[in-house]
Amino acid sequence: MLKKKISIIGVPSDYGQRRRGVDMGPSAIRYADIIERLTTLGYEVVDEGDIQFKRGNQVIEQNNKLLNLNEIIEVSNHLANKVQDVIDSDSFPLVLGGDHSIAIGTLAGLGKYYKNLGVIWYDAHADLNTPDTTPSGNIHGMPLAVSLGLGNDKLTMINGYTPKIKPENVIIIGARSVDEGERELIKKLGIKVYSMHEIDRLGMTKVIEDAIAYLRNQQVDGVHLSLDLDALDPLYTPGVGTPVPGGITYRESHLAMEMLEEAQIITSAEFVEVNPILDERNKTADAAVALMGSLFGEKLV
Ligand code: B3U
Ligand code: MN
Ligand code: MN
Repeated sequence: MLKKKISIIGVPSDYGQRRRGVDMGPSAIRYADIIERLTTLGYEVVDEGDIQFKRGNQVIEQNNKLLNLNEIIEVSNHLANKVQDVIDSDSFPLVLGGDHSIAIGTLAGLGKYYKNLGVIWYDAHADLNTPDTTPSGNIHGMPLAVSLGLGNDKLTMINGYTPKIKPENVIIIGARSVDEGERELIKKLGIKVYSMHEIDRLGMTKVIEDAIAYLRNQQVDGVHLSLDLDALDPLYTPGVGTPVPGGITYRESHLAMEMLEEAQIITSAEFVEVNPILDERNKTADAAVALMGSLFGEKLV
């Protein structure tokens, strides 16, 4: 990794979807010994604790198309500030979710520093819905669109500017549940997607080699890894809100992390959608921590 100091930021938010329990993701990941794992690798690890916000009454139907909009704005603002503080202290931001709506805040913080940020979106879903296309009204299906400047103004303008990232710098890996509106957007914006089809056809080695070459060619000034645990097959990560069969294996995911580490390309990361209530004996948090081990340079021999 490029930095020797890692700052862990917990974001116990479940506002982006309707299944409770994902707010306990940061605790489950800490319980799975993330701090020890990274410390052993020689990093200085600072646990920044969890982002604080008022829970209030979780209004379930505040707005059919933007569930918990106000709460998500609040969480995103806090998180964006925290990510900026961490970068200011010359540390690597490692954000623990929470559902994937938290990526809105992470990218809002990162975009203040990186003018040409690359993004690897490792996910079963494209997270490219807008209020016009969402089938669920769940904001965790929208963070990539929001960060590209599409959707509700209050979300796209978090941290006072939009867009946070450019479509030509985004790579989606693992997609297998893509809504019609998202498919159209992918075509229109020319977003690079390695769906399960390409992963099966090319193999993960080639997918990651291509992804790295592509981002280097774009001359990105940093690369954020946004890893939704539902990218993996539910066999390996059952503790997620919207599992989709036919996913990436545990081994392929480790290989991907190891190759990203070898390339020394990742400058920030987040691991999201770990829901310990839906999990089997913390299996999903354990997988997340094992993948972080590989991402930060753990070697087999
Ligand atoms: N695309 C669907 C489902 C979904 C998105 N992200 C997750 N599920 N985890 C939606 O609701 O936007
Ligand atoms: Mn997602
Ligand atoms: Mn997903």
